[in-house]
Amino acid sequence: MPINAGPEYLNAEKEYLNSVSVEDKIYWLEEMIKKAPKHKSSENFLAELKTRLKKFREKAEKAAKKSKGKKGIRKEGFQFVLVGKTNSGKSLLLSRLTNALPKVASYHFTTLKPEIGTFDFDGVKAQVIDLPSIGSENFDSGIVNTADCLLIVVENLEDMAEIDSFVKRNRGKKIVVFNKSDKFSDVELRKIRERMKSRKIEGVIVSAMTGRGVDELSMMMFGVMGMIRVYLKEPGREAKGEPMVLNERAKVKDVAEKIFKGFSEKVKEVRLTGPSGKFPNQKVGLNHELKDKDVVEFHVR
Ligand SMILES: Nc1nc2c(ncn2[C@@H]2O[C@H](COP(=O)(O)OP(=O)(O)OP(=O)(O)O)[C@@H](O)[C@H]2O)c(=O)[nH]1
Ligand SMILES: [Mg+2]
Repeated sequence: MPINAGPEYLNAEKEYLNSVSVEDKIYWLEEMIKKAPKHKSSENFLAELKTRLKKFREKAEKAAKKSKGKKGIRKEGFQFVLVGKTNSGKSLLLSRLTNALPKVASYHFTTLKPEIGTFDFDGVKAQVIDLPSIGSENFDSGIVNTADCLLIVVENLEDMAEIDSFVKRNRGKKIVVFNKSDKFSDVELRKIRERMKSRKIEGVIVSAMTGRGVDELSMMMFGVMGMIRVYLKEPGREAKGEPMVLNERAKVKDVAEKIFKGFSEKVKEVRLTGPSGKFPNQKVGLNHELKDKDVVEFHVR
């Protein structure tokens, strides 16, 4: 340690020492170099850090070359990644949440490579990735770091601290999924729920085995995605079919543009029923901001 090292340096050094993956080592070494005091007597020390960094970068490059031929995962749209300790039930959850059928088994480290599934919430789609467990040599912190939302799967709240150190660099949202709730009594579950609440843990209690809580989890996932579903209806008919999926805060205009493809001036009148309306069948303008589950009716010239 160089003399006069500040707390930021010390923290980076601690993270560096705790890092497992080469990627994380590189990240924290860079931070150490940035935060190290720059004075005459720390020159040698800095040079040593830079040599170490160079070695790790070479190692990472070699690994990247080696893995090139392998099928990688292309991030498509919104991406959720399941992270947790081995045997916590990530793969069974993936099969509950998506169309994927990954291998599920009671022995440890069953999942050896990332598995992909498609989450489909009433037409709103997202990618869900089941990752090899933390502690597995196939754990991929690259995927964790770039995920839009992590689903942190635990069998008890104490595991969260351990998982935390593997997900620090992710800047997205996190949902804690307390799995295997079928193993607990209602009284125990109430206590767990209270503890989550008092610790301000954003999460949900589920059982991948029985399916309990999976709908609630799906709703939370949908909420995190920042999308809304808007249903279209023709005058004098019931709303039917798949919803149109739009970004939160989309306006009536955005729907019109999608349907009339640049001819939204054809729209004479818009009627709206749903959460964004003051009353059913309200007359709204093109600049009206929509909410999830709105039903829109266009009258054209
Ligand atoms: N009782 C109960 N068992 C579960 C539940 N979810 C998963 N399991 C069981 O836990 C074991 C591990 O499940 P997996 O889905 O393979 O766990 P994983 O997190 O993918 O673990 P690895 O890939 O092996 O690291 C299996 O025997 C599952 O049947 C649950 O909600 N309740
Ligand atoms: Mg698995």
